Amino acid sequence: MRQSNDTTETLRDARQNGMKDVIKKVFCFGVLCFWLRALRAGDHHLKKLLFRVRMQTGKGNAEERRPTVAVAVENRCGSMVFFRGVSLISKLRSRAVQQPGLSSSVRWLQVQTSSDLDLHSQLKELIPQEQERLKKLKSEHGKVQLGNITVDMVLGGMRGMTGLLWETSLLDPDEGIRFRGLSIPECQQKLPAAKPDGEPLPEGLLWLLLTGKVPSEKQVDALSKELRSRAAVPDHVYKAIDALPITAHPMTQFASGVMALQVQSEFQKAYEKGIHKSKYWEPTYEDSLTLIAQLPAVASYVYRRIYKNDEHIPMDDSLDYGGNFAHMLGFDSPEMQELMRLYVTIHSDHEGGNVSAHTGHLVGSALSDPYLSFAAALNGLAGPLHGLANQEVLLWIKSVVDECGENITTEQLKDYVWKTLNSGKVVPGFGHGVLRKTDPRYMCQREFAMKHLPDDPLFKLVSKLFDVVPPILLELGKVKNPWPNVDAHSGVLLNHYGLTEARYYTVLFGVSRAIGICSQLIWDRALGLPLERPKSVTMEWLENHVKKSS
Ligand code: NMX
Ligand code: MLT
Repeated sequence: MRQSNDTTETLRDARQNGMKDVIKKVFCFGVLCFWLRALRAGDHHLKKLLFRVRMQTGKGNAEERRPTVAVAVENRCGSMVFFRGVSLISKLRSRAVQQPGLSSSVRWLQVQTSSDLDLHSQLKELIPQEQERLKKLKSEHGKVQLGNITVDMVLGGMRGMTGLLWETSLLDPDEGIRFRGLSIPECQQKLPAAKPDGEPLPEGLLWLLLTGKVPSEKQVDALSKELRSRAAVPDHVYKAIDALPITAHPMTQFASGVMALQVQSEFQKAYEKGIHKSKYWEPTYEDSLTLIAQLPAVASYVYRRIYKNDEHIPMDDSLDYGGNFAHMLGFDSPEMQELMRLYVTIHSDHEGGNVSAHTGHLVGSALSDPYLSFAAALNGLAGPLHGLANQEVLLWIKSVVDECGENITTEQLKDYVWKTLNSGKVVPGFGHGVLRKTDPRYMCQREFAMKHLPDDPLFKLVSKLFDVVPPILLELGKVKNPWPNVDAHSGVLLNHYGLTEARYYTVLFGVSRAIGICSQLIWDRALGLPLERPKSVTMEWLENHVKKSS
């Protein structure tokens, strides 16, 4: 008995020692793989760090720049380099999360690794696949027709003519915008928010537009931090704005500020040094993130310079992108911060053919850097048929109230609309070049108003216009879409929370639109899209062509 007990114990010891041995070997092998990967990843991140340090030196205010470098060093050399090495484990982990059948011993590895959290690394992984996809599309289907070009299209502002590749969003005439396949309500449901059931964080949308994937909260946090680390604006930008008369339109001041930011361009520097075209997307990414990060500070500077005695508010490091933008403008109520998150998200992108996006893309196609491209886009946004319509709407609504009072009757409102039309003006905020139904961006702002400010008198007036204007526009017989667009609603929400200066509104649209335009610019460079150069013709050419074809 005793002997058999001894034997069992000896066997058990031997088995345990054997197991320990196996575990030790697996562990050593794991550690070796881990460090090999970490070394490779570390090399990449060190290169990126040096790139960022180079980018920070020699420009801007040195005092402002130093913390940015410190953050970069901490981010890149600390946890990021270390944890990148576990990306293999992370991949196993994400597979396990997607497949609940996988053993719990894999699933316990739910550690969020830094390569998961780094937007640049995510893009680096995605780009080769997308390059292949484009190559295949071109080589296998390049000759497939997408429709006929008619004389109407050439004379009608290219309406209905498919002519651009734009990856970040797609507009359906009836349904409205989808950001990488997600409608606005889906974005509100799926993108991380600052609070439970809150509005989406714009950083989350930026991640979605760039990668096509819904980010986790940690990914959005990491991007928020990254943007904050790039947010310090060089002093000369403020001086450039100060050189303009205070009476200059806010969009003029804002676009001038963006032009002044251009001196930081990494793309321009890299191009001058002869960067290989396969690497264009990297400095485009750097410029784009820095530009997006710095826009709220430039925009708030313009606002406070013109309307708040030149008294400026520093950024709050604890806040997200939208919350901080509201804060720097001077609005700290949680509702205004939520509104700003929603505002920036829904204004960010509207496929590629709208004036600002198309302009940014066109200018970018000449390999102008993101600052130059985006400044050009802003100048298009500043037109009253495009982004300036948000200013026009509030001024028009206020003129209605000035003339007829807040309790205007439906009949009085109809008369006012006809008076506007008969004087050869458009009703701002109604109609669209593509949409044929009410803009979902209008609807989600309406929902916000019904939730937070149902009794606001101007909101009530906007609701009345929703009933009154479309039948009148239809009566005109030429308006293709009588329904309200995004600009019909935004002003009354901002006005409610105290941002009453209508002439400033398009700047807010501008800050938001950078997210879409810059995301696509990065993809333009990653996919190696060519110079944009459509063919134009004269009236004589068209007349001759028509004669020949009849
Ligand atoms: N009020 C009066 N007339 C209008 C309106 C309107 N809201 N919308 C279109 N029309 C007229 C338009 O001016 C044109 O007249 P004409 O033939 O005499 O030149 C006719 O209807 C046909 O235009 P559409 O084909 O329906 O519209 P188009 O695609 O040319 O233009 C807009 C789209 C958005 C420029 C146009 O609807 C408009 O001017 N709306 C008012 C301004 C506005 O809200 N713009 C903001 C758009 C959204 N955004 O942020 O950019
Ligand atoms: C936009 O957001 O750019 C406007 O709705 C205009 C457009 O899409 O043409």
